[in-house]
Amino acid sequence: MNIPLPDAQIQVFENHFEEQQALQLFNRLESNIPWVQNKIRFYGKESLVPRLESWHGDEGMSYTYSGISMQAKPWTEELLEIKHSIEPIVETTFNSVLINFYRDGKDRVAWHSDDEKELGENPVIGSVSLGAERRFKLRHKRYKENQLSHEIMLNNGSLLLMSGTTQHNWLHEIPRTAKPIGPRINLTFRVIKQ
Ligand SMILES: O=C(O)CCC(=O)C(=O)O
Ligand SMILES: [Mn+2]
Repeated sequence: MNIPLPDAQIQVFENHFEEQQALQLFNRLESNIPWVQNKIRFYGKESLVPRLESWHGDEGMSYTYSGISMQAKPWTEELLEIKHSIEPIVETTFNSVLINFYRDGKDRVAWHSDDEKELGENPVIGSVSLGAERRFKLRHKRYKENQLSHEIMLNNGSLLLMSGTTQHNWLHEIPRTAKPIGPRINLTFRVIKQ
């Protein structure tokens, strides 16, 4: 399904993986990925990232994110399964993936764009969600929040694609929620230009 927002190119496939397959992938990733809680420095102050992360990709890939430089860990069997399932749809060969583990409703990702210079001019991002459903909020950079914003529920097994000028014009976040919800894994497949 195409999400018709100005200055953006966004598509959602709600059932890219069927429920059981998605939950199996969730369980395998939860056990096999070497999750870490990174620290970030922001205006000189150090704090813990409010989620667990892991960065994987082709050999030698490195990525700097909020002042953290990460060396890619190798692809695992389940990461390659997911990557190969989305590449024909996106018509892109990804060379890396940033994986986030949201332990509960307190874990989140703050407003940002995926516009790091390593991603090139118009990044293609393939984002797979497994486990608990979370709200994915979008806000146009040059309008006030309530004038041009949008929200997509990212459910278990969904695939979200962002491309074109989306990252130039829009910010996105996964807000905290007070609802008692289970864990969620999100994988954002990326192309790093080196
Ligand atoms: O968890 C999500 O759906 C989004 C994650 C995200 O925006 C990112 O890792 O850059
Ligand atoms: Mn992002």
